Amino acid sequence: MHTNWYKNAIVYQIYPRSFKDSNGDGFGDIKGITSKLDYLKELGVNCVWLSPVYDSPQEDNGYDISDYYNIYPPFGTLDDFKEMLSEMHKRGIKLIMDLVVNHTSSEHKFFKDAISSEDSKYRDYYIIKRGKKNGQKPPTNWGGFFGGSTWERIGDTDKYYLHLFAKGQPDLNWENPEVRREVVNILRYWLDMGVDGFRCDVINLISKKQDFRSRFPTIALCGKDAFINGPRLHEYLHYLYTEAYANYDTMTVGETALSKVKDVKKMVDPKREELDMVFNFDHTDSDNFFGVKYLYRKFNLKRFKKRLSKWQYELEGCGWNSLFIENHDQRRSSGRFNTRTDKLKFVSASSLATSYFLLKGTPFIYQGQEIGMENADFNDLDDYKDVEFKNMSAMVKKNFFYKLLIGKHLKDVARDNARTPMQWDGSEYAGFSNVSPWININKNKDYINVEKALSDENSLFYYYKKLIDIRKYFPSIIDGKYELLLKHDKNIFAYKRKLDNEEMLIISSFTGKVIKQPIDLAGYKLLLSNYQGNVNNILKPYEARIYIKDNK
Ligand code: TEU
Repeated sequence: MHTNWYKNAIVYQIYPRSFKDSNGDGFGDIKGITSKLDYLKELGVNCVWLSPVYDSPQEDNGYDISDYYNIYPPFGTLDDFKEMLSEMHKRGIKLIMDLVVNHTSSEHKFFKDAISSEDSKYRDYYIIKRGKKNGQKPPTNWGGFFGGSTWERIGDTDKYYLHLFAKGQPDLNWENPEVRREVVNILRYWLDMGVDGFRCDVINLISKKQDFRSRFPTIALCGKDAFINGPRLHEYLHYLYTEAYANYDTMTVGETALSKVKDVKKMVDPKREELDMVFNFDHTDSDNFFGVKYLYRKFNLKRFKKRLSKWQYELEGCGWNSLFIENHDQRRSSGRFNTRTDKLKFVSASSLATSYFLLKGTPFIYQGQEIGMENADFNDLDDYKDVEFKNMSAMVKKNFFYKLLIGKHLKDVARDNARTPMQWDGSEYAGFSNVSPWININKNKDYINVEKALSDENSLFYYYKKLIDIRKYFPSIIDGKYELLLKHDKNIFAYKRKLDNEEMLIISSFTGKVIKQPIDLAGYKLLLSNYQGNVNNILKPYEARIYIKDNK
């Protein structure tokens, strides 16, 4: 049943509430997505990852699901969804949905029943433990992804429920076979509807160590060894494969924050029938310490390319990578990874694009990345809507130590930076809506927008389109081996992709200076550059070049 189409997929991530509002309520919706499918077709993508549209109280913008079988009404109806899916398939665009099953919403009927009584049949669907000191203290000292304790007391009982994220996101108890069965039913429901796969939210957290004891206190995610890559993770992943994915031609990508290569190798080994690929964050964590984005670290190209290369080499012949530089949780890549937002914006963005997009793996483009959208330009803290930001800024306000350590970077790394409305044109509401939207539009929509990008043949949009065409045309980009060049060069990211007689050479400068180009180009033919006219032995600021050599 599996054609492994994921190896040729070029995925565009849509964050539905910020993509396109079709009914004038200031909130993106499914009909809005359908109205923009020709734009995606023009870009050349052949798959969409759709962030959650299920029914939800929206505490975490839909990553808190209260009904897995219905659509959150402001997004539209199931009929709207089926029409969107049909229109995608007509254009040769597949759809993967966001599968959020580490936790539900606290508004889910199972959870509401579970906490209503100790005898509830759903009690064991969640992780409910007795607190310490007669319920006055949580069961353990574990720390959550959004700061604070991972435990919330149930009323005035001595019991607490586990939530690794927001209070409104109680963790499911995957030890319970009924929970696993419920998840299979959800998967089959959407797969039977014609959905082509899933992006599996925080899927490496679903198995927890069962001792539920406190750990030595740490600054962030205390107790993470108890809930990251837990003891039964591979068993659960294989179960979902055999009970659901195996019967459909699916693509699956697991989100596996803080996972090491050795864990991932097992998750993506095709013989183990678990996942097709994962999102690992080693490269996006290269500008922070310990994987904690608030602990800001100056970008260093050597560290960036070393981390990317590690995954390229380690998964060669035994697994598959995802390739990304943006998503709905990350700040915009424009102005990050040494790129610029000044007159060198295009060349720096296209050089970064070249460097990640032609690696071995499935590339992802996050909405707006293809036109160089930038971080939010909010002044007022109230402009930030994200639950993570609100929790963290409340902690910073309360605690001087946090203020000192992370206060300065809260805005820089806020997830809202990637969640401002898609900028379709320079009109008052950027063509996203005809009313003021749920979150402010960036004021740079006057000159950073789709309409402008489509009218400029030298725009970043058309550069991405050319990268996509190269991926589609040259087999060495799909199946060729990766070889890093200039390992110690602090300004140039260069690598080869080789398959049989076909050899591609990719060179990206990450500096605004003019520098020597040290690679011998004999026998190579230039395919694409972000500059018109190139001088072989020098690289202009942020110059990128793609060569091909035919070794016949
Ligand atoms: O993200 C999990 C996750 O690791 C990120 O939330 C990250 O840790 C955090 O943003 C700190 O930078 C997934 C979803 O992508 C995210 O939107 C959800 O909020 C989260 O899970 C809970 O479902």
